[in-house]
Amino acid sequence: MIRRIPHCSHWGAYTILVEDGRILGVEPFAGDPAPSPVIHSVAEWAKPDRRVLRPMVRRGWLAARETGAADRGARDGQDGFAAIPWDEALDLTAAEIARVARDHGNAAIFAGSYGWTSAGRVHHAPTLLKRMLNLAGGFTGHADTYSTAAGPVILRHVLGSDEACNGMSNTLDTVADHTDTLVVFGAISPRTAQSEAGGIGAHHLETYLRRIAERGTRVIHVSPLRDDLPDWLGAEWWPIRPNTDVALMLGLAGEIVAAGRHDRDFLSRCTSGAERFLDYLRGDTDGQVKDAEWAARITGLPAQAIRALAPVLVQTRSQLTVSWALQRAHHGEQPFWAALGLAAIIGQIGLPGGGVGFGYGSLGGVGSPINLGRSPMMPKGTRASNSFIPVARISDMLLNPGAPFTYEGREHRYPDIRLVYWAGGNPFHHHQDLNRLTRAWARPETIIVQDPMWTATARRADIVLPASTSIERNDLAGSKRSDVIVAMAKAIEPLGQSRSDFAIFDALATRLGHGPAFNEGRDEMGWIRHLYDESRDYAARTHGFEMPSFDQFWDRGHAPCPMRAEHTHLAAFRAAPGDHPLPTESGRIVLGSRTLARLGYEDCPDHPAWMDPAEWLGGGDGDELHLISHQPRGRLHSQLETGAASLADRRGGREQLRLNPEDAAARGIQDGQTVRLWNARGACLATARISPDTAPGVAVLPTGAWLTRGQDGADIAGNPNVLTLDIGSSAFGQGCAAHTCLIRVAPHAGDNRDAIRAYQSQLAEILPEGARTP
Ligand SMILES: Nc1nc2c(c(=O)[nH]1)N[C@H]1C(S)=C(S)[C@@H](COP(=O)(O)OP(=O)(O)OC[C@H]3O[C@@H](n4cnc5c(=O)[nH]c(N)nc54)[C@H](O)[C@@H]3O)O[C@H]1N2
Ligand SMILES: Nc1nc2c(c(=O)[nH]1)N[C@H]1C(S)=C(S)[C@@H](COP(=O)(O)OP(=O)(O)OC[C@H]3O[C@@H](n4cnc5c(=O)[nH]c(N)nc54)[C@H](O)[C@@H]3O)O[C@H]1N2
Ligand SMILES: [Mo]
Repeated sequence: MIRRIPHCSHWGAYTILVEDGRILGVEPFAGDPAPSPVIHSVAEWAKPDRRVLRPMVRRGWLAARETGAADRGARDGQDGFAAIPWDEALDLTAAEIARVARDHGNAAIFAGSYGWTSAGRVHHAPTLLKRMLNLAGGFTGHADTYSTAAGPVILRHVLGSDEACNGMSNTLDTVADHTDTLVVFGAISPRTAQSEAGGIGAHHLETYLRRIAERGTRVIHVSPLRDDLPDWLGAEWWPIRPNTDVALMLGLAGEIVAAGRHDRDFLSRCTSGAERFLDYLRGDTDGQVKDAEWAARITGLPAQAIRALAPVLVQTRSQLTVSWALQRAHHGEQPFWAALGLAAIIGQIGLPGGGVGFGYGSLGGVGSPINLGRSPMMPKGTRASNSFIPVARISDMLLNPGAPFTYEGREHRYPDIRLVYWAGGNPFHHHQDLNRLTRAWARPETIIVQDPMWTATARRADIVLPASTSIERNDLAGSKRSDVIVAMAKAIEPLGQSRSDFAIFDALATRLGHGPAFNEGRDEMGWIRHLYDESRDYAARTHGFEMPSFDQFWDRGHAPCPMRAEHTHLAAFRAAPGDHPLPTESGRIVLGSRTLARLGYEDCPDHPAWMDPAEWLGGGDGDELHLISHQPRGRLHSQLETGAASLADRRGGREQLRLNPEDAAARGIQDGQTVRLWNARGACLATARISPDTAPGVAVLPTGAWLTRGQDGADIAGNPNVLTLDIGSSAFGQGCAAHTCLIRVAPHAGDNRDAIRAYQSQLAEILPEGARTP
């Protein structure tokens, strides 16, 4: 008999068809107009090939621990792993946590543990890890995300909130109804909109984009990659040099100001420090007028087109959108602040279909109607220590214990980390400059990784705890940007000896003496019911919205949430700024900041400003290409990398590097050829894909290939993070700066077949010695 199991992942809801414990296939959620092909990859989880099947401990670490040596050996996967029984693994893990907390204090335990894990809210591994450690005295955590850090930090300061970057700017229905001129900086792409943190029921982005196309809205698309917008939108492509959007925004603003068309009324009622910003645009502060010619020199775009667009932004209802990608860069605060500055000068903030919004399409729910409900989330418990780092400063922290760092205007110090516990994330996928991370990773005494997969991170751990995947347990999915809560029912038995994240942390909490406080007397189904009922009660109490009973929900597989469409961001503030002050230094939108003036950071001045990034095409030697490492179409980050949707975008067994025809010709590179990418930080291989949709000087390699070292240490799978730059966006935001990166590219020496064969034999060796112990 075929069983139909409702389930959900970050890339959408679906039904798993199971017979005799085998997955026969996956059907998309009936209510989804644009299901993600990645749903068909989930059957990969049921294959044991890359799964951690039992608890493992690294032999070199165990030996060093027994002799009490401080040096626990290189974590290079050379010394092999030994399988150990669960009880021993849990005893060892709990003992290490207790030892480090006792000898070095809880701040010596790093449990920032950033990562997307699976969509389930009960088994959410990073949350459960924090919940357990809060009971055990605390840990060093992290602030912000790899997705957005520079952006929210600057928005909190200049808008008083980062909600505009999390799906609370104008909803796209209002853009479809009101916007005449849409200027897209970066992407609004169904590629990234497949995903939503915590799952999504229906993917609506394309529906809104179709409405925008039907209305005949003029769309200007500013991006190094033409297919960052669907071609049927008929957009004008402005192939900008990466990381120079701020110059375009300032040039447009400068043109508007020079023509005297700026909205003086809006600037005086709704902003503070505008004079400071206008002086800069006029060149009064630095002798450089910010006009179309100036912007053209920096961006590589024609001055004429820039000059012509400026008045249109004022004369028509215009909406600016900025992708999250733009703030994942050096000076990543500036594109968000400069776009806000330009929108304030245009003066349409707070009008339907006007102003500026952030992150449309970066995730599936951004721009969709807003979920007014409470999305289910396991409680982390009370924070027992305030030690933290900005999320992407992990290598800095491990390499520089005790060193000072700044964040959001304050000075802090890096803790001295002795133990790292990572559950539900893959830093050897997500972090920049992986060779630097490798050096930093050798520092802690103990590293524990809890993951279903032998990821590059698991292979570099001391204790590996095998978590089951979401299809092997019960859970529920939900997000503040999804219109449904979805049941995630168990489809198959856990592989090998893997256990659910809840079971693992419950067992550890019990060993540490906090079992009852951790589980509060609930088991898996008890928690699922509890979290659902909390959301249901909240919807009824706060919005008079009836959600089905838990049993109806579990039976049907999904439940609707209260939603609000047609949201215009800052409408009330625009109408009466005095009655709706923003929680900023002035109560208004900050265009000239007293706080930043006082802080005096060179890389984040007191008004939106153009500064040369550390690496960009205007600063290279002409032979380098700017590397954009964007999100992969056929998978989520490094997850399900061997699934069909992921493999469809590979060639020759590795990731494809997209290059413009001229750049390929200049290097003697042919389509389909293996190429070597390198800079001073590292090297990797990829397969060349020549495409006129890539701007000149730009190379595009998606993230997420499993880091696999070849003989010379270069990655042979195509992982861009061996090349990317590991610096903070600025002293203020300290965000990830992955998109600021120059590389060189050349045909790979040696014939292609050798390279492919080498790659395949490496893959066979991807699992550490001992991993297959029965
Ligand atoms: N160069 C470059 N780098 C980037 C980016 C970029 O644009 N360019 N983008 C960055 C961004 S925005 C992000 S969000 C990060 C993403 O970085 P991550 O979130 O770390 O990437 P994932 O591959 O999703 O890692 C999730 C891990 O959780 C594991 N996992 C899945 N389900 C479960 C479970 O149920 N339990 C447990 N314990 N583990 C589970 C998976 O096997 C996987 O190892 O990457 C960042 N890195
Ligand atoms: N299929 C799939 N979807 C995903 C993810 C995934 O792994 N797979 N990851 C999810 C996550 S965690 C996140 S945070 C979001 C990220 O969402 P985004 O940040 O929006 O996505 P990216 O793909 O990193 O970048 C989008 C585009 O920005 C453009 N871009 C980069 N730098 C610049 C620049 O300097 N100027 C301009 N004008 N354009 C630039 C690039 O051409 C790139 O294709 O995606 C989410 N969606
Ligand atoms: Mo992200």
